[in-house]
Amino acid sequence: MFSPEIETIDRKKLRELQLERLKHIVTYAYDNVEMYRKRFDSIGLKPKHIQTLKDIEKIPYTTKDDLRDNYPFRLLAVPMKQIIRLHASSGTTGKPVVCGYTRNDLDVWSTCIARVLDMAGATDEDIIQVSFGYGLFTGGFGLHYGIEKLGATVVPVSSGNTERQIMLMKDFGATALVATPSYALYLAETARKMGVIDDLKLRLAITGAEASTAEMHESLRRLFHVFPTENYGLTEVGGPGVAGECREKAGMHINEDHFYPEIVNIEENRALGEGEYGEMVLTTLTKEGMPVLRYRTKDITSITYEPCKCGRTLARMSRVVGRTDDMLIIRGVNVFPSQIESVLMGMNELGKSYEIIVDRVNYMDPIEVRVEVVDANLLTDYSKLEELVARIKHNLRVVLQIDVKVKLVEPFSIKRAEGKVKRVTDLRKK
Ligand code: DLL
Repeated sequence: MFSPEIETIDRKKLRELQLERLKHIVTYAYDNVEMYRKRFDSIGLKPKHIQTLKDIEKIPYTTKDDLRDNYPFRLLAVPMKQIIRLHASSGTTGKPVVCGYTRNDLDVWSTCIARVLDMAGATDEDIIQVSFGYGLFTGGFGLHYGIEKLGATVVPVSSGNTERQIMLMKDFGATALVATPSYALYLAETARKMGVIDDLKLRLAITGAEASTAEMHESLRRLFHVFPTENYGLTEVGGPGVAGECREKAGMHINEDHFYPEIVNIEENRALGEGEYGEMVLTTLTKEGMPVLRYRTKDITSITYEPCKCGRTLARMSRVVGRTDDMLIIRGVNVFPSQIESVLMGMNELGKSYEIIVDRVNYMDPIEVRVEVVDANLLTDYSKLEELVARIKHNLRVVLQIDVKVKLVEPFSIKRAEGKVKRVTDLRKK
């Protein structure tokens, strides 16, 4: 373990540490960030009113709009002189979300990442290829410095140029890959096409930055001969390193000494209990550059506080099943793209790339899934084709309770993403 004293801490002691840090960060944010001061004052809340962890519920949520409204630097709690790095998320609309780090923030960040890597099974003997984009995105640099902190060898290849990535992976003898799960699968497909899969030394795929399903990890295990784990984070609270999966693959351990997690039912403004699914709300407990109180992530997950078989006592979050804003409502039924993915990835005849298209025709909202087949010959064998389409439709209906149109397409005909993949096109929004 990278930080055994924290990762196996007695939970009572952890709560004491969290409370001490919570009180400090609330006072610090109130004193140094105008938005928090004004917001607290408007409801008569003072930092001294936070005396227990439960008192956190008195604090109003912070949302992405708050971050955008204060673009670029109004949420910074220190003078720019003390900020030594900036990152930003590439939002699809409007201004990006900016995050500023002090020297201490960067140190904490790389510790959190080193823990995540160690949980995944990486050691200082690994050669780790980072295929996340380097730049404003937090993935590349975030993982990079964590790898250095762990003492492993980092290969900062960044994203893109897929065949070259495979060549380097082979020539440098990379033993671990850091990428989005969809790009990791694309790399696996490419390595297979190039006929070099057996020449690779890869043993770990450390994936994050977008949702993955158990089936997707199973495909990675099978196609790439790697042990896949996932990790989670978001720019608003500093980037990756919030949580990571250990070898038990029983949820992602949250670095709770730096991030205080809550699961909330937002509509009813009610805290949810262990195991219940709701929106993850995060408070940074130690950030100096840009402290964030009760950030609404929009990510839907659940938390367990049971100690893990690996010996860690840090709480575990389950896979993110979706975001409140990627949930599709089709004829009144809630559909998460991850449900569709689980079905498709569980069928051997299907490839790993798919698209979901939702339309609005006479208010019927037809939904179509386009998915690649593994064997192109199947597309000309009509009886087999019909049988497979019927089976996919049936499996989707069992999970989603609605009918979905299915179109099978040629292998490699769907465009691959080199970073985060966009699977859904919702034509109703046009
Ligand atoms: O994606 C930070 C990151 C980089 C995490 C590298 C892990 C590895 P953003 O670009 O701000 O930051 O996007 C954050 O991505 O709110 C989730 O919706 C999604 N996300 C990140 N990790 C996971 C995951 C980075 N393991 C948004 N599973 C988050 C599901 C994830 N969704």
